[in-house]
Amino acid sequence: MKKTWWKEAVVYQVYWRSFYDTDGDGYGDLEGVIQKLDYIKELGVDVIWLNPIYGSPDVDNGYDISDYRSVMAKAGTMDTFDRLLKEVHARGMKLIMDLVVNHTSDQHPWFIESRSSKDNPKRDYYIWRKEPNNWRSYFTPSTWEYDETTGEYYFHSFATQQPDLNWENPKVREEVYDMMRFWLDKGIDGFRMDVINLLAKQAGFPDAENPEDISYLGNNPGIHEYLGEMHDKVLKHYDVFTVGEIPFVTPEDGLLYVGEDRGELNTLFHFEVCDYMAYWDMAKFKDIQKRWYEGMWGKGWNSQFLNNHDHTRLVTRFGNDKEYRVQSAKLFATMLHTLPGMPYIYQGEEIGMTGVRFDSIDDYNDIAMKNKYKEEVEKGRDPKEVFESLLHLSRDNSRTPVQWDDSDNAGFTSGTPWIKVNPNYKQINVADALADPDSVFYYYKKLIQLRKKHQVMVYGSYEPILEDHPQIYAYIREFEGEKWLVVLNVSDQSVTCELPESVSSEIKELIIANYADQSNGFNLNPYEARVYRLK
Ligand code: TEU
Repeated sequence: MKKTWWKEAVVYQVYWRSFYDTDGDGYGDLEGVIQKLDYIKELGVDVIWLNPIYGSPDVDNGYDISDYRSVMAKAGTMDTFDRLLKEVHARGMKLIMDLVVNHTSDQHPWFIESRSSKDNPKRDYYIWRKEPNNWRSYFTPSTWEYDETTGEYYFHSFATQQPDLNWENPKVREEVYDMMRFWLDKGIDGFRMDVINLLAKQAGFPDAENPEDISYLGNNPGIHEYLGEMHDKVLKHYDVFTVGEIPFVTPEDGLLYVGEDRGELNTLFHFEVCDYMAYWDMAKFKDIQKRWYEGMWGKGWNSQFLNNHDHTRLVTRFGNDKEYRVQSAKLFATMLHTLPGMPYIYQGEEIGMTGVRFDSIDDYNDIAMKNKYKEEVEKGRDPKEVFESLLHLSRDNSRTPVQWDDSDNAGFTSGTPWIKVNPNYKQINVADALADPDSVFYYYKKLIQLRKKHQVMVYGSYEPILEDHPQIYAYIREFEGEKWLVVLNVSDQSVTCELPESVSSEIKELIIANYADQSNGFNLNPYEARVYRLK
């Protein structure tokens, strides 16, 4: 197994607009990230992933870029960014940026030119057709939007304000590579690549048998040539780390993107859990972990995450955000930091922040949710029922401001927050977490310290045991003579864990646990997590 710095790293995701506001406009900003770097450093993480900061009309919270080489005013200035990068490096951490090159904003000068006339030199920077096909997009019933000016349709995988770039056009690819060099030459340490497997489109855009299964958007012929070219022309010339956001893949497909012999990307996020497991499903989760370990181990590197800016906070979605919030937050932290792959911590996860339940669709910001609500209500469905159906997976669940303390707006802003603060901030906030030695925060910190000290957590083999148990998730990690056992009761019920004698006889010491008392043997409490050293 080839050792690298990024395989041993833990990543902290900063959704800056909800992180910390220093100018009172109700949005977080880069100055706010700078002022909280010591807090992030205290956790012990190695890499910060910064969501898009570029010039944008902000229709999709920065994922609709109109100027790749600028910083949007809400976030700050390029000088602020330069200072942020310097301060991150001064603390021995690295910074990766969000690369969003499947599409731009419809306000990007390229698109304004492209849509102006059929013979504009930039017409082929985007994808135009006389007639639409039957595909639906992530955010709209069709991937095609009619444009009056030239009487044709343009292609968009997301919102109508996010036209897809035409990656078949070498001029587009060279523009992207130049832009990547602009940021890499500033000294950033890599990229998180937004839906990077969507760059290539199905030739001829044939109608889909089932338009609702939008996997036709990804993994099309040509994608590996594009990423191989990106690697050859840009990435391999810098000491950087790349992680692809890659939906619709199996481990075998995933390996084509991140295989160590492929010359494309370093790691990926797959979405078998977050896109297809609305609630905790133990059997499904165990199957996913087993298949991805067997499919990738020794050949490519995976990631471990259970929430991000697109996916509901893990204690609400998969754990218990009521009476077992702290225990389940610590249990999932244990899982994410002891499974094979790179752990990603989404801001606020380290203090057990929860999802939200606002009262009205007007309290929500997410274009995906608002488009879906409109689409369904226009079909004649009961608005209340539609609203209720969208709450659990609304992306805004994880976009509410970080809860710093119990002052107004959770100490996030002196202004009016762009999205309401979760009302539970008086009970769940950073200040209380830092004052409580038994908090979720310090449990994360200890897990990260253990990971630095014990490479079995990084490079260890993975052998699941009790595979059919509906409540207990247990597995063994082994590396260079060190052997650890992880036992997790992923349920709100107590359960007796009957370990095989061959395992229980090897137990040497308890490494970390989320309950203080193990005197009841292996009668595990609700959401109890334990990690033992076997040898
Ligand atoms: O997300 C792609 C996307 O649509 C995800 O929300 C999806 O549900 C899953 O998590 C991946 O299949 C990226 C960004 O993370 C998201 O915030 C943007 O809205 C989107 O691309 C468009 O840029």
